[in-house]
Amino acid sequence: GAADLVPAVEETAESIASMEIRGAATIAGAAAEALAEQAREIDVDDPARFRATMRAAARRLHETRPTAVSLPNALRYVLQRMEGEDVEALRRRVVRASARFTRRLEEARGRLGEVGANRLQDGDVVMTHCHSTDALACIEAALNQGKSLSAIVKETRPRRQGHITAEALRELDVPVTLIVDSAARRYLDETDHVLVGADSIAADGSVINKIGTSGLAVNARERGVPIMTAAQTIKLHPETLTGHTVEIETRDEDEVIDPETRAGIGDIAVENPAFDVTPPRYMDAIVTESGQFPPESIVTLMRELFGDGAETPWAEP
Ligand code: RUB
Repeated sequence: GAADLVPAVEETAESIASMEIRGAATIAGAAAEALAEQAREIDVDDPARFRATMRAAARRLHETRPTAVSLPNALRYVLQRMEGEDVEALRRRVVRASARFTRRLEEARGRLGEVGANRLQDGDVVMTHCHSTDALACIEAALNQGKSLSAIVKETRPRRQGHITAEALRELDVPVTLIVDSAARRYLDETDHVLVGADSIAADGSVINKIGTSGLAVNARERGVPIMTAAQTIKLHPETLTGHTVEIETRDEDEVIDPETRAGIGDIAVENPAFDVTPPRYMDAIVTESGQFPPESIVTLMRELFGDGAETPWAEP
């Protein structure tokens, strides 16, 4: 049980909750790695106890943030491969599954980058929101195809992930213009393509991503600017196949306004939802490692990959 958890699991869980580790794909990779650490370091002889401890580790990682389905999908991938009669066999299988998951994460990013890059033309100005490694893969692949791009980077309040994107793009030698979020519509007139990532994709093709994505998508449509979501298939949310909705995380109000300033203003409510939902009709394409999909048909890919629903192999038996 929880008593056998190794420090790496608690450290990873805390880093995910505090957003030191952040972004859907990065969170998934870190969670898979934490499970491998747990399997490597746990000192028990009883296979049942080993399994119970692995489930407890997965539950601890799962409870950190609710919106990015890549996290439970990572835990599913590893725990579904936890098979064997003795502890050594179980340990080997978990470590191998974790390594395989991380490798597939990288491969998927590379492949979807190639697909997304094909949507971009030489000379395009791309507008980004938040920081997405899958979205950046499309830009990187387009550059590798010999296209030259420049970027308009939305700051992304309150946590300013736009700064991370700006730095990553500068490392790729892409010229960057940073804007505040509320300037986005004005700069859409100078934008050729909007490119965002996703934390989850629902069965109806809705894209759940950083707060502000839905407004950006509506504005892009109104301006006639194409918009794509770069999301490898671990972002597909299997529970939405059976009618569940995606939980939108709300974070601490101190991220929006510091307590002192707030006290000076007086008695106000502050809300801080971290994500929003972009309906499929406002998104032109979802780009995955299995190709490009119109949002409305992503459900076919989801059924193929997840069947009719989602298992929760971390549940207490
Ligand atoms: C990050 C965010 C990103 C997606 C996709 O939110 O919304 O767009 O997670 O990222 P937060 P990636 O900063 O709150 O975690 O493509 O790297 O998986």
